Amino acid sequence: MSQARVRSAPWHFDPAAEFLSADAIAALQLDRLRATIARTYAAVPRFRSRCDAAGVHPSDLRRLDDLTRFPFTTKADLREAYPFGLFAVPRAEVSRLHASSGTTGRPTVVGYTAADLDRWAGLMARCFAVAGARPGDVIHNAYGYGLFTGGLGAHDGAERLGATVVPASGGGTERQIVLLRDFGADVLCATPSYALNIAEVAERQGVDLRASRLRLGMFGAEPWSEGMRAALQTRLGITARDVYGLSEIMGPGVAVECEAGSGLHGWEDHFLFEVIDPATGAVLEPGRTGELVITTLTKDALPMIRYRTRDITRLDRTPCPCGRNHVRIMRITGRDDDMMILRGVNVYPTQIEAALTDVPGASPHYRLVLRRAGAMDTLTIELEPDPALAGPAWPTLSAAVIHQVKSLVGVTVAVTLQAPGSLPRSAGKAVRLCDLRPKD
Ligand code: DLL
Repeated sequence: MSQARVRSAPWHFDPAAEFLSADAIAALQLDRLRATIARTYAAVPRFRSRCDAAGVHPSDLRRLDDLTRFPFTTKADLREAYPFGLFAVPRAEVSRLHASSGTTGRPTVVGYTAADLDRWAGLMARCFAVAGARPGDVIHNAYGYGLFTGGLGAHDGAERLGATVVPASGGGTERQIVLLRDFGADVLCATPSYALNIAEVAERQGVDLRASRLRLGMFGAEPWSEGMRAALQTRLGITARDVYGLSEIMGPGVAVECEAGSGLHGWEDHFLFEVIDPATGAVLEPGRTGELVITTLTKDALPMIRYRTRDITRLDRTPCPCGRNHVRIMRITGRDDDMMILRGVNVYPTQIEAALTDVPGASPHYRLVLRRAGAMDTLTIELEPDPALAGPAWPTLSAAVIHQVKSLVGVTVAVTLQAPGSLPRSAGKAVRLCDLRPKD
């Protein structure tokens, strides 16, 4: 029912770009790629010396596949070039900086010219429109404002769309609920974990957001599962769409789900997407799962050539029912760095989330604790039961979760049930993994 509440086409923010033919996309990509590689080679000494060491020159790029001859860029490159060493324009031409907080060491700094900001707003507006937002909507933006790209990225896109934007930022959840209701928000932008927090606090306050105007959620910035989508759609009475991006490449707006709700269209007029085997660096056929690698085609200040995102996914090049030819990036399973290896099985937190959300009586509030016992890593799921579940049913819930994880993910875990409301709630990106293994 909530699906029907998204007003459907025909309305497009940018129809010519959205509906390019596959041939037109390839021709545009080749032109833009050649220009990007030539400009980056001329302007960024670090890229030039990498190319020289690999024996490859911009003039070697004759077809799109020739890109595989060029070196990758990694987060370590950005850190080593801190703060502005990979910029391809003089600093005075940079209109805005963003940065990732960086859990260890130096943050990564990214920069945008005025033209980059203009393109970013246009792409984010395109994402809003494709997801079902419309000019005149009230867009409540609960992504954090500041150095994080989520807040300002979604903000500029919402304004460009012609919406009324409420720059709520993250946190102060009680007040967010008042604003959502009183300003009549049509669209909520937030991380999925924060949106869940909003739903929970609203329920506790007796505010029924399902009865409000809210009809669409634009959720991203962290991995999430289909189970989480179902929970958000039911509890908020909305359609939940996935939006993807990363600061190194631009910010939110790199890819978004369309009305088909199956995979995120990655905007190939501005980015070139590859999936590689993370161990060998070899490019994988469409359909195979590996690490997403992105090259920017229209960034002036910080062009990125073959940036290794560490995000695990697969590309789908089969036709999408919506008629758009831009490649579909399937839901990101997780990050390479979040992968756990339990008795030889590779496990991502989202797989556990998917299993949990299938078990009646389990709430979507959980934390994963990784410990080492001898040579083995062990995983404990700290889980809050649904507050409606009576205490005597708790042991049955633990057994059901253990069984579900074993059958869906193939690993044996321990479960400790926590009092409802006791696990930390997120106001931005949720920290799901708590790694208590000794550092070696
Ligand atoms: O999270 C940009 C963003 C803001 C995207 C708001 C969507 C909405 P970073 O802080 O640089 O940028 O983090 C980027 O977050 O490499 C993924 O690991 C993860 N991520 C982002 N979107 C999704 C998504 C922003 N839809 C990192 N699904 C990326 C899964 C996502 N993971």
